[in-house]
Amino acid sequence: MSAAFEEIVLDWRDGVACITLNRPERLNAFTDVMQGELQAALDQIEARADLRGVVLTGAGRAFCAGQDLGQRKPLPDGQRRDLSLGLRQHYRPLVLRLRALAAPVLCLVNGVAAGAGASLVFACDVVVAAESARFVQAFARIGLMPDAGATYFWPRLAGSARAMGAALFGESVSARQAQDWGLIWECVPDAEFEAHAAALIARLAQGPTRAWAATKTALHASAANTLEAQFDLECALQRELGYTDDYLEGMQAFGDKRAPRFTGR
Ligand code: LHQ
Repeated sequence: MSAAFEEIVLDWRDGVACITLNRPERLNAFTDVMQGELQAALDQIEARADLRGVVLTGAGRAFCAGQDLGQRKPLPDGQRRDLSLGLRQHYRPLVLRLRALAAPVLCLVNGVAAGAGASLVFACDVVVAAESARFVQAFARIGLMPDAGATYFWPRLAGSARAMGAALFGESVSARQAQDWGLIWECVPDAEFEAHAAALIARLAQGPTRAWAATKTALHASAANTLEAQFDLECALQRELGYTDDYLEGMQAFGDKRAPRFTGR
C-alpha cells in the first residue's frame, strides 16, 4: 500500500513504513511542501496499531541536502529573515516525532546528507550508510550554525572534538569515518547496500516491536538520567514487556530451540 504525496513516497511493507525523500533533482532538499508531507506521513504512521518499524531514505544519489536554499533567499525589500520560524514549525516536530515513535526508525543513508539532512539522520534510531555516502555540516559555509538537532546529536554520538571540527570546518565526514567515530551503526559497500537494506526492513517487520520501542525509550533517556532513575525506568518498561505476547513467544521459542515468531504485540 502507498499513499500519494508529491515530494515524498510512503510505502508500507508488512507493517514497516518506508519514507523516501523524493526530490532527487535537488538532492532531496527540504521544502515547506516536503515538511508538510512528512508531518502528514507521521500522522498516518502514528495511527497504525500494527506498526513494526519506520525507514527513512532518499531517492537518487543523495539522502538529503538540508533546507532548500531556494526557499530561504534574502527578501527583496532588504528585510532579514527569522530563521527560527521554520525550525520551530517544521524541523522540531519532525525530529521529536521520529524520536518518540513506538517502533524503531532505521535511516538508510543512500548518499550525501548535508545541513539539516545530516541532522535528521541522527533523529533515527539506527543509521546504516552506503560507503559512498557522506555527512556534511554545511551550515558554516552559509554563515549559519548547525541546527535541527545537530548540536544535540553530534557531540553525544561522536564526541565534542569531532562534532566541533565537523561543524566549524564543514568538511565531509565519510560513511566509513562516521562508523569509526560511532556516529552511525554501519557502513556498507555500495554494491551490497540495497540487498542489506531489504534484509533490515524484513527484520523490522518480524521484530519484537514493543521490546524495541522500550529499548529506544530507555536508551534515549539514558543521557539525561542518573543511574537510579535509569534503573527505575528499566523496571517500569521491563514490567510492561513481561506481559507481552512477544515475551511469551520468545520464551516458548527458546524452549523449543526454534526461531521466535514475534507479532509485535
Ligand atoms: C540544492 C541544495 C539545497 C537547493 C544542492 N537547496 N538546491 C537552514 C535555513 C533556515 C532555517 C532552517 O535550517 C536550515 C537548515 C539547513 O539545512 S542549512 C544548510 C542547507 N544545506 C546546504 O547548505 C547544503 C548545500 N549543498 C551542498 O553543499 C552540496 O550540494 C552537497 C554537499 C550536498 C552535494 O554536493 P554535490 O554532490 O557536488 O552536488 P551539487 O552541489 O552539484 O548539487 C546538485 C544540485 O542540487 C545543484 O543544482 P544544479 O541546478 O546546479 O544542478 C545544487 O544547487 C542543488 N542543491 N543542495 N540545499
